[in-house]
Amino acid sequence: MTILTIATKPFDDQRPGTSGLRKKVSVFQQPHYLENFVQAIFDSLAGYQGQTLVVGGDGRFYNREAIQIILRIAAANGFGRVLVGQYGILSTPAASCIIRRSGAFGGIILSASHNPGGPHGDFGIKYNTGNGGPAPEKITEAIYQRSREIHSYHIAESGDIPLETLGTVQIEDMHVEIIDSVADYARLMENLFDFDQIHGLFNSGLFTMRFDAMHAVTGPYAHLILEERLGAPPNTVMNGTPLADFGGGHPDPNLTYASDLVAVMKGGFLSPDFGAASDGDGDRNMILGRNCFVTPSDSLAILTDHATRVPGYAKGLAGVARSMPTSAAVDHVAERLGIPCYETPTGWKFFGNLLDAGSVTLCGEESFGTGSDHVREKDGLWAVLFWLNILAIRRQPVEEILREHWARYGRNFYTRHDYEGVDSTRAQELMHDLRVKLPGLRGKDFGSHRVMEADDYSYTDPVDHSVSTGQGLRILFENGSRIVYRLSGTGTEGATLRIYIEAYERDAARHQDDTQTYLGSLIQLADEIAAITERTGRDAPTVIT
Ligand code: G16
Repeated sequence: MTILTIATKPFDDQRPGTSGLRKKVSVFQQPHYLENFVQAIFDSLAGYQGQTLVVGGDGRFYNREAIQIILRIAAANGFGRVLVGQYGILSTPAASCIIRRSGAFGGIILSASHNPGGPHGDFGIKYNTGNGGPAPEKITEAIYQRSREIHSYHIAESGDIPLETLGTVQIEDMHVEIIDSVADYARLMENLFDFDQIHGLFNSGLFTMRFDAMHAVTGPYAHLILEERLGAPPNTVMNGTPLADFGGGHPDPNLTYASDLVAVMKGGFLSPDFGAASDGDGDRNMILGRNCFVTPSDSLAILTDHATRVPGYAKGLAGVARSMPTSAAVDHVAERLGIPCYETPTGWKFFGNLLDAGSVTLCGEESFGTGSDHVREKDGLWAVLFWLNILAIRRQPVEEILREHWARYGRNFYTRHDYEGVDSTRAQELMHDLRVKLPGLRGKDFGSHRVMEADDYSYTDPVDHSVSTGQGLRILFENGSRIVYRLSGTGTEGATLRIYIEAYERDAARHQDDTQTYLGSLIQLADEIAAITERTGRDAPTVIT
């Protein structure tokens, strides 16, 4: 076999976003596009010769073709071994688990997460470092800079590697091991949670559950762990076969897109006791009870509150972390536990240093992500198993657990309004004008809300002291309420404007109020201050969570 050096020209749109490079499939299919980016990744790293790389993806359209290209480029650049999930499948948390377990140099994960798939959908690629977590900004920025000046890439001339058969094959001097996609991850879960107790819950005859894999990567993981290991009945997992186009759906576990599951959970006493869903690449989760939705922010707070009752966290938590737009529900629990609570910008990569330093054990985001120091990615099934462990201990309905939590800590009413597919220039202008307006808002009264602070959030990493600016526009009110505006860093079409709205309520008599009604005046204010209707031409958000 031969190693070829292919001449190429830089593309100018390869700056990774919140979580890697995400584009339409057709963009990735352009000649040299993926090759350039993969070579740019390798060119930005040092010391990987002879080392191990982990490669896998969420099974979406173009996954297998991309893996073949990556394998040939890895061989040509001198990697010694690549571990690839069977059929090219690895959930994002499983990839993180395998990078850590195998002592790999790093990994390449192919996914556009919750974005739709198929030939007209999205594709994505990101690099994870040896700790199993998404590359920090200094590396993603180096990759981007390299992508702008790249003029050639190296690729081994070889045929396709069969991804179906477990075992080892060779490209040049590099070993390619096709590994079981689920086994290591399942073992890790078994060490963290009380599988016997959860098995007992399923066996009790008093508990039913549905898990919606949304035709995405968690299907095989959930079939094995929930149904085979934990004894849940065979119909527990719905939409459990990964499809390249996710069955034409939008694999985003929220109240809008996980509509199959939401319908099942709204069937009154006929509904299962517990419902959960995960996304395209298995790192997000949504938690539902019968007729009850647990916001990701509340879920993080409840997991934190119960952590020491679960085997993997019985020794206690070092601390917790949440992204800035995530509600402060977990802050109240951290205060009671007497542990630190860190606030970071949006993006799982910002938790990496805190986890590596042992400063935090659990972390989470409002964007349906929760996780811990067991891997360096958020982990959908992990959150579901954590909830199952809690339910097996408490033997109470989800709704009751939620109400008792609010009664004890107060409720952080919380909603996120997304305006998807907004014209990018208009969205940038809206944010720019709002940023300019912020200093003038301080001290101003809007009905019962007086602005205490208004700023553009920036973050100094407490471990490496790196500074990340421009992480969201915040309006903080004296009564503890707040409005946050951000542009998403994960979309591929136009811009997505996200508005996060939160207010704290101690009075239990108000805890059953409808969220949108309770937050009504702040929602209106959010629109007025940024002139959203006027500037976007939209009279309602696309998605409300
Ligand atoms: C990614 C990141 C998360 C982030 C989310 C939303 O999740 O890993 O940390 O919260 O995107 O980001 P944005 O608001 O910029 O769209 P995933 O599940 O897409 O990898």
